[in-house]
Amino acid sequence: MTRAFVALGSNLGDRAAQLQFAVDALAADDAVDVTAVSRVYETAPVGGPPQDAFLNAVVAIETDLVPRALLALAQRIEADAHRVRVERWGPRTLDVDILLYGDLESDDPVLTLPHPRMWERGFVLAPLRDVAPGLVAATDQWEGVRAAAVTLTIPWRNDSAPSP
Ligand code: GSY
Repeated sequence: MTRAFVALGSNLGDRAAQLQFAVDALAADDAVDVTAVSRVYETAPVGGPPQDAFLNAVVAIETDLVPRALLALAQRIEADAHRVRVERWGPRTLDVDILLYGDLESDDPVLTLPHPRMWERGFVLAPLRDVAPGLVAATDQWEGVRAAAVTLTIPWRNDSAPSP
């Protein structure tokens, strides 16, 4: 199993429901254990046209999926959420981005790891710190990033399923 971190973001429609949908869909995959979910943050949009605030979160998983298969799962979850993205860098119903996959470094243009912009983005680093405090300095602060009054839940843990 490899430890990986997945970022979630939404700024269209029922943002909290879409983030929970993504957590549920990750947990439903037999090859994925969701081990932790961050707090949810309301974050000012970075880049793109003027648009509404995002909700962002990060999910820690243990997985047997290879990176390309995890990417395919992330893309299927976006599609199943009826992802709408009006324009590049613009509003979207759901983003599911792989941030880190173990210690893997890859410059594969289809899936660059670590995520190439993650260390510059408060909307990624604040929730990442919740689930991986060793990776982000405790003193770091980011403008336009505040904890939201929304909680995501882990629906089911593969390793805590009742025995038959
Ligand atoms: O891939 C990230 C999508 N995105 C976001 C986001 O998730 N949150 C915030 N605050 N700004 C963003 N800009 C883009 S693009």
